[in-house]
Amino acid sequence: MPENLSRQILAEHLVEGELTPGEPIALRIDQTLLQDATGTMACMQYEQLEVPRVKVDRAVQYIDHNVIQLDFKNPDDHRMLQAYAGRYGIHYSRPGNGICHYVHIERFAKPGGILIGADSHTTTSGALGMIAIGAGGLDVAVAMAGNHFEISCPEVVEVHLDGTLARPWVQAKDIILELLRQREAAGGKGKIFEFTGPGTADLSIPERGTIANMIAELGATSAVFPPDEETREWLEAQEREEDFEDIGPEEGAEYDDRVDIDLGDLGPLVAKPSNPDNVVGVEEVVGTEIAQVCMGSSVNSGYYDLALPAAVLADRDGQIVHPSIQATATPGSRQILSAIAESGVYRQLIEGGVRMLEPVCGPCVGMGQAPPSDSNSLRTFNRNFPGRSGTPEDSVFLCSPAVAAVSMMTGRIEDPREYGDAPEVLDPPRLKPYVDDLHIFAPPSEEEAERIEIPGGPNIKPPPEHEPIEESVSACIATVQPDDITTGDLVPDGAEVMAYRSNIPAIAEYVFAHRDPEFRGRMKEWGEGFIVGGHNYGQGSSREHAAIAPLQLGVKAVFAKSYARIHRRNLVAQGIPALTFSDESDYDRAEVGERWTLPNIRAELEERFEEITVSDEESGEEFKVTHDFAPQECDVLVAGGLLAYLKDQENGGGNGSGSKDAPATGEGGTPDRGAPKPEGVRS
Ligand code: MIC
Repeated sequence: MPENLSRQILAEHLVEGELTPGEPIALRIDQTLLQDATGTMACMQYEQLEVPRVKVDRAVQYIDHNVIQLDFKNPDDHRMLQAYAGRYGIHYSRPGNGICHYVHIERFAKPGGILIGADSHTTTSGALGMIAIGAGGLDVAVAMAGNHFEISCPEVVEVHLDGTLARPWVQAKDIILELLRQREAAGGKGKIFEFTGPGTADLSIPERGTIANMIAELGATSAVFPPDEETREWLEAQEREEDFEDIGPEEGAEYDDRVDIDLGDLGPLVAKPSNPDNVVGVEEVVGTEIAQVCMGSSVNSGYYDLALPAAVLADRDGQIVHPSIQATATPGSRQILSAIAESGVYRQLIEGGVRMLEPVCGPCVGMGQAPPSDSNSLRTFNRNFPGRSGTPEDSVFLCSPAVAAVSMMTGRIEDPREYGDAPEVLDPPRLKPYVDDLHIFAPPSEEEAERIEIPGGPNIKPPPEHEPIEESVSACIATVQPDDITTGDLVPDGAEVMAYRSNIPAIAEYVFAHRDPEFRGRMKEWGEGFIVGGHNYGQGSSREHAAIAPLQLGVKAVFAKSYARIHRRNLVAQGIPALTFSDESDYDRAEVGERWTLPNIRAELEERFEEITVSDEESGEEFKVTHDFAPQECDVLVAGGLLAYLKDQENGGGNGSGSKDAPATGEGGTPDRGAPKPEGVRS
C-alpha cells in the first residue's frame, strides 16, 4: 500500500508495536525540546534517571517563557537550567534569543525526524516535514535519557489545500482557524494532519509553522508538511541545506481521513472568546470595540506577520495606533528582530505607537500586557482560554496579522478586505537572514560537564515522591468540573503562578484557584480526593504541573468523560489513574463530598481489566469506569508513576509489573535545592 509521509516517518522510528491506529507504539526520538517553564521539573526528573549525558541527537533547552524576572525566582531557574544543560549535554538558547518554536524551525528542525518537546506547540516543527509532538516534561526527560517514546499510533488525515490565499488580507492563520471551525477543539485527538496539494506548496515555512503550531488547538498529535522546494530554500537560507531530505508521500498514498479546503474560498476568520475553536467569519464581529491588539507569540511573529501591520501604519500618513488601544508586537526570534530592525519595519511600528516586546512568549501566556477589565483584546496568538491573558474575566479574540493590523487603527474589529489597496510592505534587508548560533551555547566536553555544579535557589524544590498504588483506593470527590477544563484552569498561566514551576508545593496552592477556590481547602482537610471532569479534560498546554500539583494535594484518581492527549498521559506518568466513565451518565452521580471506592484497582490494572469497578458509597451501588491504558501504562500506574516504574525495572522488576516495594522516585533522587548556598549548590 503506498504510504503517506507520516507513516513512513513513524515506520522508520518504530521500535515496538504495529502501526495500527489506536495501538500502543514505541518510537525512537531524534530531538527533544524544553523551555524554561516546563524545563526545570523535566531536568530535575531527568537527574533522577542518573544518565550522565543525553542520548538523543539534539536536545535543546530554551529560555522564553518565565522571563519577567520580577524577583529571584525566574533567574534562579535560568541559572539552574543553564547548568543542567552544560552538565547533561543539552544546547542552551539564552533568554532573548527567541521563542523555542521559532528558533527550532530556524536552527534545528529536520525533515524526516521525530522531535518531542515539553510544550504543546512543539508541533510547529512539522512545518519542515518532521513529526513534532508535544509531551509532558517527564516523557521528554525519559526520551532524553535514551528511552523510547510511547504513544498510541495516530491516524493520518490528509489536508488537501487547493487554490491560493487572497493575500495579504487572507492569511495562513485563516487556514488553521478554518480547520478549528470544522473539527473543533478535540477533533484532532489521536491524529496527525498531513498537508498536501497546490495550496500547501504555496505556503512559506513561517506560514506552515503557524498552522503546525495551532494544530495543537485541535488536540492533534502533529502536523506534517512534506518537504519541498520551499523547505530546501529555507534550510539553505539557514545554512543547513544538508538537513534537507527528499521525502514525501508515495504516489497514491492512502490516508485514514481527508479534509479539502479551497484557499480561494477562505475569508478572514476570528476565534471569539474563550476557545480557539469558537471561530466565525470576521464579518460577524466587525465593529466590536477593542482595548488592545497584541501581535506575535509562537505564531505570527515572522517577518511578514510584523511587516504588514507596520506597512498599514506607515500607509496612513501620520495616523497612529488608535488612542483607545494599546498595541504590542513580538518578533519570534533574534533573527527576525534583527531583520525588522534593519529593514525599517521596527521603526514603522514604533513610530505608529506599537509597543515592541522582546522575542519571548510574553502576553500569550499572561506574562505582562494583561488587558483592562471589561474589555476585548484582539490577538494574533494561538490560545484564548479564560483568564490566560492575566485578566480574570477576559475576552480575547484570536485573528490573523491582517485583521489585527486594520483593527488597531480604528479601535474596533475590522474586515481587512474593506481596507482597499494593500499597502507596500518593506522587504527583508537581505535574501538570507543573519545566521549565527552565538546565543545557543553548545554543551562542554563530558569531562568538563562532570564538574558543573547545579545551583539551586529558595524557590526550587524537588518533585514530590510517588507511592505504588494501593490494592483499593477510596476518597471523596473534591471537585466536579464541566467539559473543556484547560490545564490553565488546573494550574494558571501568568507571571505570578508560573514563577512557581520549580516549586510544586507552592504551585499546588493555585490548583483550580479560579474554577473552584474551595478545592484546595477540601483537599487539605481530607488529605486525599478525586477529581471529576467532563469531556476533553485537560485541554491545552503540556504542563505536567497540572498533574503533579494535584498529586501533591493528594488527588488519587481523575474520572472524566474524555481527556486531552497530553494531560491524560501526564496523569498516568505521575501515577494518577485517568479513568473514563463507561456510561457518561455516571458523571451525574458525582457530588462533592461523596465517597467513591475503587475496591480492586491494583489487581484490575495488573490483570489488564478493560473496566475498573467503582463503588458509590452513598448509594451502595457499583458502576464501571474504563480506560485506554497501554499495558505498560497499567504497570506505570501500579508502580506509582513512570519514574518509579523505570527504577523498578532497573531493580529487576522484570515482568513489567510494578511492585509494592518499588522505590519512590524521590529516594536518592533530586536534592532539595531550596537550602541557602553553599548547601544549595551541589555537584
Ligand atoms: C502554552 O502555550 O500554553 C504554554 C505555556 O507554552 C504551554 C507550556 C507551559 O505551560 O509551560 C504549552 O503549550 O505546553
